[in-house]
Amino acid sequence: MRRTIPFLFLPTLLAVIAVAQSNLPKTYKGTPYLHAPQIAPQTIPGKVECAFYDEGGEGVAYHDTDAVNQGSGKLNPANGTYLNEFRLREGVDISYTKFHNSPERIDDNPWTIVMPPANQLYVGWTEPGEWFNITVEVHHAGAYTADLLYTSNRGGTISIDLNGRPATGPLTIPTTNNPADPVAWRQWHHWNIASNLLKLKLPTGRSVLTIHILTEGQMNLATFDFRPLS
Ligand SMILES: [Ca+2]
Ligand SMILES: [Ca+2]
Repeated sequence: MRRTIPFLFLPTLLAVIAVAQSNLPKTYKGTPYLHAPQIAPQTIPGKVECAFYDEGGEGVAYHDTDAVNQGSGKLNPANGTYLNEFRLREGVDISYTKFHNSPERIDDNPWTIVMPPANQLYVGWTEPGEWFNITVEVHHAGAYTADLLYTSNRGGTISIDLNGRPATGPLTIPTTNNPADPVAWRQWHHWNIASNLLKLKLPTGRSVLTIHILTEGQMNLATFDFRPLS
């Protein structure tokens, strides 16, 4: 009997540890996006998906220019599929990479610089002033950098806050516009990776990153791949 007692307290103990490791501002009401396949907070080091931004809605987890999702349910008609209806009722505008579409190839086009995965969800229709939060779990405190998978019709800048405080300053997102592409709308689909885009000092445990769109907008943001700075 005695040996079973500690296990009764294990959930409480784990909860206490989790609270102790939280670096989030006490006033923050957003929560991690926890739906399949994303069933735990996103981890660093690792690939952080922009489309799995926090839950909590407009003004808490994100700010978007309009309440309509311009991708899910609009560009991508509601048809019962996971990708077309992803976070359909939220203001952040979401789409995903499409391969082998005819007659014109969309994201696997010849002007893409770094080929993204197929069906990669991303935050699009970005405009200056917009932002979204992503709660992350950092395994080891330290300095990190990240590679951003993105497209950028006009170039632009973003910045990142850590736990409510500015942490990076403006980060330049190089344009992926290529006048050689004869299809005008495809300027939004030239994928690339911005390597070593940032430097962030992160504490161990749970933190919230705020991605701000500063200038130009028109960027599609898919993933930040975080790794320790050597
Ligand atoms: Ca919107
Ligand atoms: Ca938007």
